[in-house]
Amino acid sequence: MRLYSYWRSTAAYRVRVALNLKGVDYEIASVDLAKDGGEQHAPDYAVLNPAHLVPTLVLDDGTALTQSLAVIDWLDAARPEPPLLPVDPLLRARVLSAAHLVAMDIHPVNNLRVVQELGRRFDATGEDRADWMRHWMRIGFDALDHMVDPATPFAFSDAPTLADICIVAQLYNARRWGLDLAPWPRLAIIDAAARALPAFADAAPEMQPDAPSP
Ligand SMILES: N[C@@H](CCC(=O)N[C@@H](CS)C(=O)NCC(=O)O)C(=O)O
Repeated sequence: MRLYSYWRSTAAYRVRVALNLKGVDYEIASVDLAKDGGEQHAPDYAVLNPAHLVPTLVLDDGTALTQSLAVIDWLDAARPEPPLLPVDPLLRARVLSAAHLVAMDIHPVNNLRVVQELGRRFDATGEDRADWMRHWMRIGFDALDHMVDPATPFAFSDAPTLADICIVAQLYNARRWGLDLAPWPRLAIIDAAARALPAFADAAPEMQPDAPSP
């Protein structure tokens, strides 16, 4: 399999963790979002991902899968072990709710194209953009903090789920944008527990082949 990814993309980060947790062999094809014009807009790439976003997972038969949560859902169905969603329907709903809060409430308003548009339309400065990013993360984290289990080793259970995957990727972005995580110690504990696992550590942005050398 080939994962079209960008080292700092949190959506690609989610899929990298899921692939690692499932023990899947895959290669990374870098899509440089930061390059002038953005490689996500290249015609060859748009054929794979008409939304011009990363990630895209291309299977060995050439099938291209897009949308990180849909890719992870496919992966969980195709390779059930270890499961990334609980069997219990209520717990499953709680895990999905936390994952959706990150992927559908926080992330879309903080995407690269959104902050670029803030600059184009409203002359938002670098600091305005950073403040915008932190604003939506604060609102999201306040909610997430009430949603996760207060006492389990990971967000909802003894093993990481889709919720942990989304939390880790989002907390990475929070640190990147200088958001102090002190108000949400439970989220920081979950993040640290997950990042201690090799599947998460190997998926970290700084470990990616397209990350700049330190
Ligand atoms: N909902 C999509 C979001 C994908 C997405 O927005 N990816 C970002 C990087 S994290 C991207 O490619 N941004 C490029 C842009 O905004 O032009 C998913 O979960 O896959």
